[in-house]
Amino acid sequence: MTISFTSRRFAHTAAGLCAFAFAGITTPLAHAATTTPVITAQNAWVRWLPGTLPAAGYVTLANRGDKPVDLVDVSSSDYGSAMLHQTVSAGSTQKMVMVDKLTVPAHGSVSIAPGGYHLMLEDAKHPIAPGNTVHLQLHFSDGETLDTPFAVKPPAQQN
Ligand SMILES: [Cu+2]
Repeated sequence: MTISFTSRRFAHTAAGLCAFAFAGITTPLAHAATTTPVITAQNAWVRWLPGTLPAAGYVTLANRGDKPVDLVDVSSSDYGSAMLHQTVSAGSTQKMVMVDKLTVPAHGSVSIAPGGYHLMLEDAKHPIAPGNTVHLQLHFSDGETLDTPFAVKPPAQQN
């Protein structure tokens, strides 16, 4: 009798825990399915320069989807002007050119990093200094917009 009772009680407890765990897991997954973006931004930071000099934003974009997605526009509530630029070598000097779009490959990533691409940020709308966080809205060809916090870092920062 005692063994049977303990066994039934254990079975009941286990079923209860299982149902609880199941509910706990399904809810966030269902939520994630509708809200998790295909594109995610990682290591977003801004190299700040003093005065009215433009700042440069850097970020790594990862695409978890089956199709390539293009970064097609950048905007910011903290800067009057935000543009995607590429640094290119022209003979012995380097210059910046505007870029219409940057493709994030399917199941891959692309880095906007020093020496390659940068997000050119001009006309700060309020005083910004290292230690602050600014927000950039990254607009993609699939209609998605990522409102991304960027950590503002001093000029000597490399990554
Ligand atoms: Cu630039």
